[in-house]
Amino acid sequence: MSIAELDQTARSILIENDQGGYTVPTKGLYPYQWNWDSVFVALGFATFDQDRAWREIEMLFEGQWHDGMVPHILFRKDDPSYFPGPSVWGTSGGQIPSSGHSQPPVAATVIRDLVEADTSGKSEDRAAALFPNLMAWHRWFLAYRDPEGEGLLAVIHPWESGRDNLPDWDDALRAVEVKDIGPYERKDTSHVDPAMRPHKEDYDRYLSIMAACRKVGWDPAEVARTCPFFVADPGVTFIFLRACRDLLVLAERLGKDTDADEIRGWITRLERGAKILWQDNLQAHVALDRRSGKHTNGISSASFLALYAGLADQQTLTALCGHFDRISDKVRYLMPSYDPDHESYEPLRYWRGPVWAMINYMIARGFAEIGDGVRADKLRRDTASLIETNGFAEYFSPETGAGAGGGTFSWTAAIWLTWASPTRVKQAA
Ligand code: 9WN
Repeated sequence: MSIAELDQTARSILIENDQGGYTVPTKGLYPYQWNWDSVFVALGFATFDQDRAWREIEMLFEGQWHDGMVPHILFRKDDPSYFPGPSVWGTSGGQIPSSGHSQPPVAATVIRDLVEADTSGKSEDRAAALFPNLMAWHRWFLAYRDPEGEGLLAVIHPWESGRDNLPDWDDALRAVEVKDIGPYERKDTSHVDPAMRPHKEDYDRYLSIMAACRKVGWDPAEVARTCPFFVADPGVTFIFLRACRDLLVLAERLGKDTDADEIRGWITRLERGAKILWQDNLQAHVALDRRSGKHTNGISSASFLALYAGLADQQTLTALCGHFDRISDKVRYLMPSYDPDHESYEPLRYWRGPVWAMINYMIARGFAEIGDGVRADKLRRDTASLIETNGFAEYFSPETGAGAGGGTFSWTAAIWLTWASPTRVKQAA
């Protein structure tokens, strides 16, 4: 396929997966609106339909809970092809049936991008309308995922991290007692190869965590206090810190002085907290189980998001460049979701090795922003060549490039349009 044909295919995927203002990640496997998928999708739409890009995010925020949380899935209509659906979650926090926890908060960053790329003159008003929702969501994260105010955010479920099956969750997940789940039938393994998906023991625990949260009525303070899974995640923490910096720019632009002061306080708190995730022996930021007090022992693609979060001190920078080059020598395509030198690495199993386009995009942005165009471009070229050779798959093998998971995947199409496509590079030049 030529580049122009790939651009056209990417646009068609977004249009095909559009459900009337919001987009499903892919039909069949994921038939609802997912939080961070939608936000990346907005970047793709923005390359050819700015109004539609805003609509995607506005519809996501229609599902915001009264306490400020923006759920990871909105179940606008019941679809039996996905499990666990709304009845299993048993939530009642907002206007739209939803899951009970959140996902990485990329929205403030993307909203700033939309405002800055605007050619319609209308985006500042739309950003202003969403600004209080963003503030409420960010306050919610700090109150209930960092209840001690230390400046690092925990996830209460592997799904909240967006990196579901990461080896970093293994020990914490194993410590979750399997209970209150009853018999159930998974649907994911009927859509894609079970060898690439989490094991049954993992699913039992995913459901047990949900059962424990249902028991406390999904009350956020109770969830933070009692949830059997509570792990500080460098991915969510760095994405949030980055989003706070972008939210601050929005606040200043919109003249929200009091909010801007509040956000500055958050940034200071998070910059301090990030240090707790740093492990000298690994020379990287890694996850920390808040229940056991133990750090994990592997480098994940999220470790590289420190730069995207604006944490580019000399020690971090030198370490990350070293890891980048080591991993680059080891695999054909960057960035594997887990360190290929770690014993838990698996090139095709969900989040235990495969490459995701939107993670590459964020890592590359961090490198580009510190002036390392070479590493940023290596990530872009790898992403482009994965898509050119293997299509718009959900994720890819870092070794062979084979596409895996769901096909005609929305965020892969969106990332192609906004960043990886050579057309985009020419426009930016
Ligand atoms: C559970 C939709 C989502 C992504 C996540 C990804 C995967 C779901 C699953 O798919 O998660 O939320 O069933 O595995 O891990 O990042 O948002 O694309």
